[in-house]
Amino acid sequence: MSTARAYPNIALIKYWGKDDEQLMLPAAGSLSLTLDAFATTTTVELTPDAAGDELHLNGAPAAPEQLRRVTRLLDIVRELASSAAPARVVSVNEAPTGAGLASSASGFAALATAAAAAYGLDLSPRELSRLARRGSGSATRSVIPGLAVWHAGTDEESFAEPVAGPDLRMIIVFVDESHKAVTSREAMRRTAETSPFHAAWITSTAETLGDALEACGADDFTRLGELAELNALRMHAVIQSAEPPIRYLTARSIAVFDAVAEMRADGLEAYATADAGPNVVVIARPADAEAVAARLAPIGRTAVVGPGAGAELLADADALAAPVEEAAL
Ligand code: 2P0
Repeated sequence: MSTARAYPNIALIKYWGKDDEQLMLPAAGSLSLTLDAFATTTTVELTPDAAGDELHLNGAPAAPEQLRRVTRLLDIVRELASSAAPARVVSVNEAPTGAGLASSASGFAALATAAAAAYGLDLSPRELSRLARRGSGSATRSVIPGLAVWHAGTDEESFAEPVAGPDLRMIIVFVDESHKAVTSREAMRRTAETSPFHAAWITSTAETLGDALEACGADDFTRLGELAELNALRMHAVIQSAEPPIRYLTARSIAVFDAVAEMRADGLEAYATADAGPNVVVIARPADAEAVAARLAPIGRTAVVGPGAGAELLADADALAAPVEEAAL
């Protein structure tokens, strides 16, 4: 039995499109910050006498589709470990439900790490990152602490690794905490299949990622922020151009982008990004984070987060304590 904890991540350069759905290979690389809040803690216990895998999420049995996704990942682990044993998986997620904080990223990073250990595999961070990728693309990056680049390429080449860059804070603005209408996976597929702009999105993202990595290398917060906001707006543009169209940003989301542009005009430097939902994440220097959050408070509840740890196994005592920890908010 093994327990692991992992945190969600927010992409500065977005993953939106697959080259291979089976192997979960992205059409372009991406860059993200693994956060220090909203952890998922997952325990995997082998149950050789059980009829099949079992999954409990936040204290309740999971839906069949969620269990199928977990079983698909466990099947890969069982093959690597030459084991046929089913497992009982218990997972607790500290993010507010449906807040668009990519619980599949922290969830599959924690599951891959706990399952590898429970089945007796000794995997490197790179191998764990590739394994997490099979559960959910964004989970590839949550295995890695802080800034992480996830490479496009073959199965062997497509892993995440740490990147040195500017120290960042992220101000999450909770615009709407209801569940999103179209899942990322479905929306990604629809974008690739129907948007006339999809190919341009992929080539431009590959270029922007190169520029963003250069900005990281130069410790250039301003350039990295500009590229993150540009790439997010391009992603939402290509999503809106799918047929039928999908629009994740609401009027309140756009109000956050406008407020951030106003702050910049006032000399308070910040940049905005958003994932597959209406919540907006604002990027700021550590010294400016509280001032930025204060300016955004009239639009919605905010949380200031920073760089967090990669996926890690917990010692028994921590594992027992983890499920009763209060959410960071
Ligand atoms: C990202 N997102 O880079 C992008 C930006 C949402 C918007 O990765 O199908 O849950 O499991 O690989 O990783 C969300 O999609 O999708 C995502 P799958 P995933 O963070």
